[in-house]
Amino acid sequence: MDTSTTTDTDFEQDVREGLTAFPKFLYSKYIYDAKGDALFQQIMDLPEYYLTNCELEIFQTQTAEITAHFKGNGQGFDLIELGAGDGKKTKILLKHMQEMGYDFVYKPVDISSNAIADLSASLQGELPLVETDPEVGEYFEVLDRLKAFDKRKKVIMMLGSNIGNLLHKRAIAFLSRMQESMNPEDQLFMGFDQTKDPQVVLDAYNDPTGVTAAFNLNLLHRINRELGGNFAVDKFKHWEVYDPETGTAKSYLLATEAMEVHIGALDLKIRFDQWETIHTEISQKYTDTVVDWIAGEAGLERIATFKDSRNYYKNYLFKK
Ligand code: AVI
Repeated sequence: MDTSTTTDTDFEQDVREGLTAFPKFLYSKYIYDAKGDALFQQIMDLPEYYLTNCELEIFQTQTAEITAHFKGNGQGFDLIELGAGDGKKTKILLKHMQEMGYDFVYKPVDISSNAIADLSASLQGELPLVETDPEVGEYFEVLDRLKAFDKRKKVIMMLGSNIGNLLHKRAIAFLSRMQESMNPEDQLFMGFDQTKDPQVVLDAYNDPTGVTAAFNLNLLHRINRELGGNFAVDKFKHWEVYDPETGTAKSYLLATEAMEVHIGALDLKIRFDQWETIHTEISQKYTDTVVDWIAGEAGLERIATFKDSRNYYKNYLFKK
């Protein structure tokens, strides 16, 4: 998930910083170029990647309960979805709310104009009666503007456990910004993947077909493509670890042999020892206790919880 707007200069600076650090790291937001987006779509269809189906199950089985919270006192509201993707899960809620005659506007927000154009076209075809007001823009820029100019209740939605790609400190900062952009009657509805049998988590991030490995390795391809790098990508190996004590899944790229890599645009040579790591992503798994802690630190209070039948995944509703 990309939660901020980035420029080429950010990419160059971050690659330089990450690959000259010890231990080496790269930010996972850079996985998502057009190829990375396509690979993530494939990940969401993998049987091992349970997150998508769990959230879909919650939406399918608890549609009325979830949307009744959104409706509240029935004054009408804007449903703002940050990083809406293909909207598959959200359409379940939209269809129900439209059939029930709820007064709402659906406002998907994404920094990718392509994503917004595809979603708008599919909504027009599938749910033409739902009033939709898509926006291309950076999340907080859109939310702050809405706070100032739109006095209707807002329900802000962020699905897919995207928050899990942030370490707790950054997750708290992100939720605090979210809280600041809310009026007192607004709500925040978010997905948080839960702690579970560690093997289930490891399998989700290490599928046998190698899609997740290709997704992770896309970082190196992207550096080669955009920054004139000469990474021998086939000499790197995707590696996943999960620490059940902290609930943190971590992705790495391992250099399978010692090598030197040159990145033209940075005029930079980087040495790798054999089996040296590049840390590329965290995918945090949560408990209610941890969610209440980070939400509380951000000035948010949990007011409802929806879970799937296996307790793998939860959607929480917060108010400020
Ligand atoms: C987008 N994000 C929530 C995914 C996750 O589960 O951390 C990204 C992902 N990385 C590997 N597989 C999926």
